[in-house]
Amino acid sequence: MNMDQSTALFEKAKQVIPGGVNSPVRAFLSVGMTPPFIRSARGARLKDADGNEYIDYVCSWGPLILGHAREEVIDAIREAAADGTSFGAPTEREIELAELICSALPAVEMVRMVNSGTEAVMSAIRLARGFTGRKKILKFEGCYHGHSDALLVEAGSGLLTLSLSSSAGVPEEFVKHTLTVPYNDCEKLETIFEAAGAELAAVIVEPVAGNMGVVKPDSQFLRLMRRLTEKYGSVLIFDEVITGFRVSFHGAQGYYGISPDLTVLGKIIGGGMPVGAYGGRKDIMRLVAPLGPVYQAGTLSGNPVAMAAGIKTLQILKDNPAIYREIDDKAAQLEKALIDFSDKYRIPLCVNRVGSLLSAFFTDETVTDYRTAKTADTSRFATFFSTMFNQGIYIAPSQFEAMFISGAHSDADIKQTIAAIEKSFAGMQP
Ligand code: HOZ
Repeated sequence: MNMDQSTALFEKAKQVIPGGVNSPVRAFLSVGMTPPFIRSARGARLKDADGNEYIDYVCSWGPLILGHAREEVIDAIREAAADGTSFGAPTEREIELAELICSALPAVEMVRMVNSGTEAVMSAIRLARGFTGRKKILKFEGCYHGHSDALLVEAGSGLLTLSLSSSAGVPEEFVKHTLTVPYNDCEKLETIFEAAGAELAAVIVEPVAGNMGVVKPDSQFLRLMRRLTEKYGSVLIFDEVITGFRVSFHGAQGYYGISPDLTVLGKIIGGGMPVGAYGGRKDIMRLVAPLGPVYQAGTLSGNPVAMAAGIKTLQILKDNPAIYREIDDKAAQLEKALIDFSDKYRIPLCVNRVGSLLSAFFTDETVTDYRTAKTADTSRFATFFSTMFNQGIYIAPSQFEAMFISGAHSDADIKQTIAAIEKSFAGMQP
């Protein structure tokens, strides 16, 4: 595959952008390759600066559930932009998107728009602390909630990819109120509540973990969390930045039938434009300024172009519920192929899937948490990644991220991907 243009652009980028990228995993460090510089995308396909084409299973890390450059979404963006790109003043579109979110997620009675998932999480934590008057928060090992200081402890995503357990530049004092327990560990969850439940302002969780690779919640895990947070008066925050409008139109909370107190959203609700949001119970949301004393603000919050893209995306999903069945089915076909070929070529593999989110871990352990995720053979993943990439299949360049299926992936795309998986596995040593 000719990568001359991308290689030259990467060198140029490195002179002015740290590592040549604006988000670490994009640098392809853990797979030892040069990232393609993307020129354009349509449907399920990306085109890079050298003219190479890829079937895309990153989908901008989740937002593009309808595929790239979906016509109706682009029209909505164009129409909004033509009327002005930012006002720093209220617009009708903000109400429309908020109403769509509140009607899809009954636990969200009020919602505040921000510009990223990181910002939404940071604000939700502040709100939970303001509501409870408590300082401590609990997160789970391997979950990633963006890069605000208090959450960069035992975090997944880029930190896991780069083998960092926390970030430099975060003073100890800033994380001393952050407690962690392993994902899916009901016993440790109970123990920590017995010891510190009355001091916990919030428990924050990815209801399906998507940043240590995909890890499903144990059937009791989320229920227990709900019970304990209720008992001890802590705020339960579901980080649905990845799962919101992805695992179902009603998010993971609808999928598992559990109502959190606060929900954090991003990605799909912006239809590919930068956005984040946090929302939940009215009695908690009423503490947000200007109604209450918890301060949070933003010049570009509720940006009209982002709102337009989000509204159109959610409307399409709402009007076409069959999309969910279709993308889940396509993900199930990939899951089956991965399992079948791993058996056939004797490659140790654990495939985790929830709806249209999936990950294949190169390990013979069942991946249920951070520890078991870390047993994956990352050099084998790098080999798999490069053989898929060279066959025009673009998956996340890290063992610890998810694969995303969109409504734009055709049967032919899935067939081509399955053939590429077989070829990749056939070339590996058992
Ligand atoms: N760490 C992000 C996904 N979990 C990657 C975002 C990006 O590079 O765009």
